[in-house]
Amino acid sequence: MKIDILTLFPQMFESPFDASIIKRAIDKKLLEINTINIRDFSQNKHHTVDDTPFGGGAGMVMGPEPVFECMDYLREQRGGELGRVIMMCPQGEPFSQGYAKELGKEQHLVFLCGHYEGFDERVRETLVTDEISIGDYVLTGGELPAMVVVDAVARMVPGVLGEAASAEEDSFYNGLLEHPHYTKPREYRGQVVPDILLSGHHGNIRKWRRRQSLLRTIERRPELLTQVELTKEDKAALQELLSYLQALDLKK
Ligand code: 4GX
Repeated sequence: MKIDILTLFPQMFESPFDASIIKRAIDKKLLEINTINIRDFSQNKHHTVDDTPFGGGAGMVMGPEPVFECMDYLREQRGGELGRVIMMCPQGEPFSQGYAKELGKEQHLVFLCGHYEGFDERVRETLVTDEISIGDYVLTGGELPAMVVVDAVARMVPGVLGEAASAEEDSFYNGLLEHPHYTKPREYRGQVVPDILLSGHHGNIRKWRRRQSLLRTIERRPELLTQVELTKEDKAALQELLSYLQALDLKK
């Protein structure tokens, strides 16, 4: 997968993509990340990229010329087609694991990272295919959101995670929250690992983990349960928890 990132601050992307799994993916040539400074495409004397808004008001708006010029250059580089062009903004579609999976199938992605009040509307209308928000809060620029999306998308590209980890992914993103994990030592500062995980009984361990996932989900993110296909066993586990909670309530 080839990713082009248009930004005024290319240096922001250096260290996040120079470590761990993303670095390995780049080294293995599964992923190519290219940053482009929008300012390099500014045609005016002082290489400015923003201006005051028509109609007045506070803040600056990034003008259309350098972004259009930059996209022309990219389009040419790719023989006429740009593919998906993603603008990071609070008004965008909420990002999700489903969205990451979908973008993971693409060969080419372009990210547009804005500052200030964002881009002239003509950029969005003409060049942008996707608008994505990473959450309902306001950041100073689209760079951190682009890193979040690139990271989540990159791990969906075949080969980026090891075999074992990708199988794990499927079981994780069954729409439930993850069960707890433990490693050595078996006892640490008086806290012990649940016996079942040491039992070697894989059927029971699978059941215990599923149950932990269900309990965590109903406790922390109950709205997720409406999107999940529950088995008979899942429903029985939830029923058991419910009657337990009811019994506690009755005692009060
Ligand atoms: N999830 N921001 C973008 C500038 C901007 C505004 C409008 C384009 C259009 C954000 C978020 C986010 C702040 C990044 C405003 N660019 N992006 N920036 N939350 O808060 O994605």
